[in-house]
Amino acid sequence: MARKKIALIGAGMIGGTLAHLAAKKEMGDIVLFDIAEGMPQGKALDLAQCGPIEGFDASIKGTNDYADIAGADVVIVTAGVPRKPGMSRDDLVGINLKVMKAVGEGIRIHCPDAFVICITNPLDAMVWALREFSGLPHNKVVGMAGVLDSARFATFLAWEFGVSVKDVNAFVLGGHGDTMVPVTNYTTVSGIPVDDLVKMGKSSKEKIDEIVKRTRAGGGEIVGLLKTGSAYYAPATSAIAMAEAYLGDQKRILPCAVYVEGKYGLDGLYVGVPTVIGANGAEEVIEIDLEGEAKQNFQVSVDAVKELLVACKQIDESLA
Ligand code: A3D
Repeated sequence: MARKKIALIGAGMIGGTLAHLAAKKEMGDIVLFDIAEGMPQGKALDLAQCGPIEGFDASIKGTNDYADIAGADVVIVTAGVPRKPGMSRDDLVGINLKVMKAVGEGIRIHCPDAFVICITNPLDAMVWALREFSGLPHNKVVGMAGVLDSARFATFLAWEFGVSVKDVNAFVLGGHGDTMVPVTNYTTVSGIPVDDLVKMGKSSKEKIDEIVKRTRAGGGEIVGLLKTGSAYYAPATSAIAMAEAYLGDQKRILPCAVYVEGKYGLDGLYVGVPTVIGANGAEEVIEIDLEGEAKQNFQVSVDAVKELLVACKQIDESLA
């Protein structure tokens, strides 16, 4: 069987980390694309030279030419600009929308059968834009955010309960932003809901509320510390998990920004919900019963995504 081909659009901090992870896991041959001349070629050469040490067989090519992504099975998009301290994800709309236009066209022309994972922020709006500009079916274009947000939530909970991160199964819904919705009664430690652990006295409601707040601001906390960009190790790891689910037809249920139509009361919106990822891309949206505070918070998050999309569509019209 021929090797799979993974195209990474954007060879910056996340793009380079993605290439390293994909090579180490021998997921396929890798093409690292960027508009910056020399940089993807340099990173590709550096990464290729990890091969003899780490013992992986993967070709890694750096390029500035979209023709090199031809026939890619998976495309992961990080092209654009990240946040600097003081910036919100939404401040990036204008710049990154233009980038999505160029990237979407590149994908449409060279690899229309690919499974596309968008990471560029503001995520829920950029994945919508990438789908529009690429013209691919909705099930083949998804956004990575929920896997990362859940990982952040799980990390903080494991620290709080003093347990292994392996036993925490965290559940986060909604848009990728300050309005995301970590759902505590669907978040478990070895099957025990967090709310039950609070009742057992293993933590307090106040502490869990603090963790929810820290999760929502998790990206900003790292931006504030790094000062020059945003998180990249965990975002890359999250997208790789999604790519593996697709390539291996794993039918994993992962929180992804997918096009939701007819579930959660939505009639066509990209937002974070649990999704079955397999060989057909986003195969099914899993609808859970949201109640009380979680239901209200999900609505707030959906409204924030809708507001961002309106801004996005206005900018898109002015670009046309
Ligand atoms: P960075 O290291 O700046 O890399 C971005 C790369 O995109 C740079 O190398 C640019 O040269 C390149 N680029 C710019 N315009 C184009 C273009 N038109 N075509 C191709 N390449 C281009 O950023 P990063 O890797 O740290 O972050 C990338 C994106 O991911 C940003 O928008 C971040 O905000 C976003 N991000 C999202 C999450 C989520 O959870 C959704 C997490 C972390 C970062």
